Amino acid sequence: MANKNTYDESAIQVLEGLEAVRKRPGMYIGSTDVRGLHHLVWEIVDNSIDEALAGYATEINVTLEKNGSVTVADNGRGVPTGMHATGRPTPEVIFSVLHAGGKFGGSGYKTSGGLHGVGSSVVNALSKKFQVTINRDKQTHQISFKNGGNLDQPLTQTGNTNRTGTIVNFLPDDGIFTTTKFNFSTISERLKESALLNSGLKITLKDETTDKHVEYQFENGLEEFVKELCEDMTKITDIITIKGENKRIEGEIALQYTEDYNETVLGFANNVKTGDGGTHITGFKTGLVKAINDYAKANKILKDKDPRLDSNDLREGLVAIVTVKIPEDLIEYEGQTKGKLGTPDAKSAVEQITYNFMNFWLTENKAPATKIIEKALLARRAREEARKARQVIRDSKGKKQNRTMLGKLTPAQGRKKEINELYLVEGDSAGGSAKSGRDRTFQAILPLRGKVINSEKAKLADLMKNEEILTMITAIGAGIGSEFDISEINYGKVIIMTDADTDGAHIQTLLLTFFFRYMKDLITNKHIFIALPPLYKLIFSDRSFIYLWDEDELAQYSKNSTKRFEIQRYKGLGEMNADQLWETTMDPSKRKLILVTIEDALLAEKSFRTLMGDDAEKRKEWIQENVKFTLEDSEVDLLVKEEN
Ligand code: 1YM
Repeated sequence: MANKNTYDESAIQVLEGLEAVRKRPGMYIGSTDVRGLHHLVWEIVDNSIDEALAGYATEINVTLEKNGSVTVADNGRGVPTGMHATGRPTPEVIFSVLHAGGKFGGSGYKTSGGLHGVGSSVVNALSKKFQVTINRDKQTHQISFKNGGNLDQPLTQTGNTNRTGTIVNFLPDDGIFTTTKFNFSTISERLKESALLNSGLKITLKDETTDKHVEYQFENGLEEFVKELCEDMTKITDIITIKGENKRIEGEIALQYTEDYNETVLGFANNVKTGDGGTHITGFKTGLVKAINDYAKANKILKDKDPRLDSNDLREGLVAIVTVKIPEDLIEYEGQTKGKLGTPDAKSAVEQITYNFMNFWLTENKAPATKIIEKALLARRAREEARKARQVIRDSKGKKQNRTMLGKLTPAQGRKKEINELYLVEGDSAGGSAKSGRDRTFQAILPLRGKVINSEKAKLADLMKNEEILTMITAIGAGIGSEFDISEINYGKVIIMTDADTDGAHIQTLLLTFFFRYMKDLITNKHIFIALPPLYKLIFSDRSFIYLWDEDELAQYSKNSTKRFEIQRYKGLGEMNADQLWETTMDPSKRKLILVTIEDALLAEKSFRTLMGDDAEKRKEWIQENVKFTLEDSEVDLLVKEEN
């Protein structure tokens, strides 16, 4: 029975294959936390999207079922149901052999680029139940697996149908994942992105436990994508769309110039976000900058002797989505993740497509073209100013003159930059207490008087005239804006210490805005903290006392304590003397710090801009929702890493 033997052997191989996934799930889906859990969904959905890209599926429906499983259904051709060369039905191989993806059925153009192409079998390996329904050739077929890919029901014809398509239902293994609860909005956002990137494709999501459902379908997805990114900005141009093919690479780009100061350029290669850019993005920028410069020279907006406009300046206010479709054999990524496209031809292809179209567009749209150039000239001036300011600061380093630049700063005495801390303290009186209470070996104090200038509204030149801002820039010592260099910072932690009231919150917001706008790396590299002063002091009859940080702690304490005490509520930092301030808010072994991180820089970008207007309430709301504040303790891993 040679045949039976081969079958058994390959069956054993299968189990070994999927067992590897169960042993080290992180290798296949990144992690076993909530992120990894959602990777399961992306993996299956990506197969449906491939089928849409191949031109067969037009609709994908995702359902979060009541039993905690997920169903993904598409109306494509349906997975082939015939026998595979191994002697087993193709679906059995597809769904339970590792790396089965591209090897079968000759799909040489796998475009959505699922995670390392291992696909559905990985999901099966990490599921308690995995069921596939295939509608194809007028028949419905089913196959199911359980407990990490063990065949439960072999492929069976279960009925007749006029439809075509594939339906996968899987229940994640709760023995593998730290959580098996799916997040509706996480999935919804990702599906929306897929719909935006694949015009015409209809994608729905339904949550059977809550009845929530959404449906996405965009006629001009990229245009819509840019429109949403630019929602609150003043526009300089209409949305420009560019499409073309070159060297077997298809490029599709949508862009718009706005009055904003920032650049938002998002890249995708075969539907996968390339967070770290790559050759397609470089090509786009090069083509765009070249076209605009050529136009500016040809039309004498730039004189012959003027230097060409700098790429950085030309990208202020630019919002763009750059997508490429690249055949499998040309795809290259740089680094370990798929964050950066490496395909060399993508640069020249996108550059040429962009250059050619923009050349044409600029001559046809002279008024907005001039505006783009004028804006870049302004940006150039601002950048030169920033550089000058930085030079002044540089030149003054270690010199006497520095004293005036450093204004009211009380420096730390120690020279270990990584452990030094800069406290930005609201008000002169709290500043005084902080100064006498601090540990002078590593803590520096900068008192801030009154309101900090709103950097969202003020021009860079005005900011540079503001004494407090200038002192802060000088003290931090790493420049500002495009000249900011994180490797030169003088402090490991910059700690904002304000009263726990609305004024304090406002000052925090203004400072965060400033850091976000001009020293973003300070936030992304986790150097910005907010100090949490206690709200209550409980004094006992024997004069001993303790501090409590919020109402919850107070309620908790009151409930459990038998001793009598008097409650003192702190209104502001100014009420604490130097010792108290040290003990509660500055002593690293006792204080509570909040680490400020930005979850999604892109979202943050957009929202900062919108909300830094006059609407304080809206602003506060936004900060609460989108800036992630983490108690230092809960970020211990990261902090330990950083401090070593
Ligand atoms: C809900 C998940 O997997 N859809 C899907 C998968 C395939 C096909 C169609 C398909 C591909 C091809 C030919 C081909 C897959 N087929 C294979 C393989 N949805 C989902 N829809 N016919 C159908 O690529 O040539 C792997 S995936 F290998 F069998 F062709």
